This record gives sequence, structure tokens and C-alpha cells, in this order.
Amino acid sequence: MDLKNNLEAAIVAARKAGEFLIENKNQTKKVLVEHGRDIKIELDRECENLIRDELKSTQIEIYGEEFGGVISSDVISWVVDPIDGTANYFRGIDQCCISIALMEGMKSKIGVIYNFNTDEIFHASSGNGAFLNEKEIRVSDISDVSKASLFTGFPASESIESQSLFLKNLAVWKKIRMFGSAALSCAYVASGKGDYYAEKGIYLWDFAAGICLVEEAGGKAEFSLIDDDRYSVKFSNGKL
Ligand code: LIP
Repeated sequence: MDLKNNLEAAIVAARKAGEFLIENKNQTKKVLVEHGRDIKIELDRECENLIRDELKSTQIEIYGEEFGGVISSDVISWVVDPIDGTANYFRGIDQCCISIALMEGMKSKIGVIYNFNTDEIFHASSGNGAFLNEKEIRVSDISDVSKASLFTGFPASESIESQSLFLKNLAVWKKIRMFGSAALSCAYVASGKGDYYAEKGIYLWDFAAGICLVEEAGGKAEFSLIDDDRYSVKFSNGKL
């Protein structure tokens, strides 16, 4: 697998998508679906189409949040979230990004997460380290929960019992942050801005790029399927 050229292709695609989202930042946005706590806007689809066009030359399958595609244990695929943190983008909050991963089965070989609002591009490829813009990043070395920051999201469809347990588990951390972007939460663990990211009920495209980033930055990425396509994830600095 050509990691170098594919990483370059993912960075170019993420930057082009970022320009497009910045251009449209202050425009009225058309909502396509509002279902439970999820929101989908027309720009999600337009942005995924733009990324698909950019990645076409790599001749690799594409699996994206908006248009689906192929993902399986014996296929190499791009996994694309055109806007992670759509609700934030919609309301003008800058915690949102583009996330592009290259997956070989469930192994994340390349991860690119681009916060176009702050022009921060997090990127990693297997065996070559993780970077924020051009500076190498590492996970934190905090090993005491009472000194550590947890990033998480409120569980969307859980029973009252498990929501109470979720709240109880928060009490042990020094700080809790809910950004509304799984991908950025992973990138922040990889760059040592926080120490642990855990969330239940998210999709592969939300965290696929984060796996490579966190692992290459020296951390640990654990995830398991909890239903057809939703995952429970735990990404950490490996010391907690
Ligand atoms: C969002 C995630 C967020 C999670 C939301 C949603 P989207 O992704 O990144 O962390 O809590 O449920 O899945 O829909 O903006 O791509």
C-alpha cells in the first residue's frame, strides 16, 4: 500500500473540502434530515461528493457517512466523514472537522482530521508518527484519573439506569468536555490536549481516522460494535 501518496491525496482532499466549508460557513444551510439528536444538512452531501471526486484518482473504494459504500475485512477503503460535528457547523461553532481514514479491514493505516476553522490538520500514517500541521504530536503521560481530562458525548438512546451509571463514572475525572465531534476528540487525545475519549453509539466514520492518529501518537484505540453499525469507543493515552 502506497502510504505516502495516499496520505498526500487525503490531505489535499481534506484541504479542498475545508475551503468549501469555509466558503459556505455563513450561508443559510438546508437541513435534509433531523432525526432524534442527529442532523444532516445538504452541505454534508456536497462535501462528501467533493471528497469522493478528489479521492477517485487513488482507485480505492470509498465508504462515506452520506453515500455509504464498501467496507469489509478483506477490502481497503477510504472511510470519510465530510463534516464531523455537523450540529456545531450548522450553529456556527468551530468544533467541527473533516475526517478521512484509509482502512485495511479494521486497521486504520492513514488518518487525516482537518479543523478548517482553525486550520489545524492532524495527520498520521502507519509506522510514520502523528502530526499536527507539520509538528510531531504525542499523547499525554498523565496516569492518574483525578488529574486527567475525559472527552465524551452524552449517550443518545440509553436506559435511565445506564445514563445514571454514565453520570456516576464522570465524577472521577478532573475535567469533562463534550465537543460534539468524535474525530476532534480523538485528535485532541493524540496531541495530548486531553487524556481519554469514550463514547457509545458512534459510527466508524466518526473515529476511523482517530485510530491511526492515537496509535501513532503512542496511545491506545479500543472499539467494539454495539449494534449493526454503531460502536462503543475508548481512546486513551495508554496510561489510564
Ligand atoms: C457526531 C459525532 C459526535 C457524536 C454525534 C455524531 P456527525 O458526528 O462526532 O461526537 O456525539 O452523535 O455522531 O453526525 O456530526 O458526523
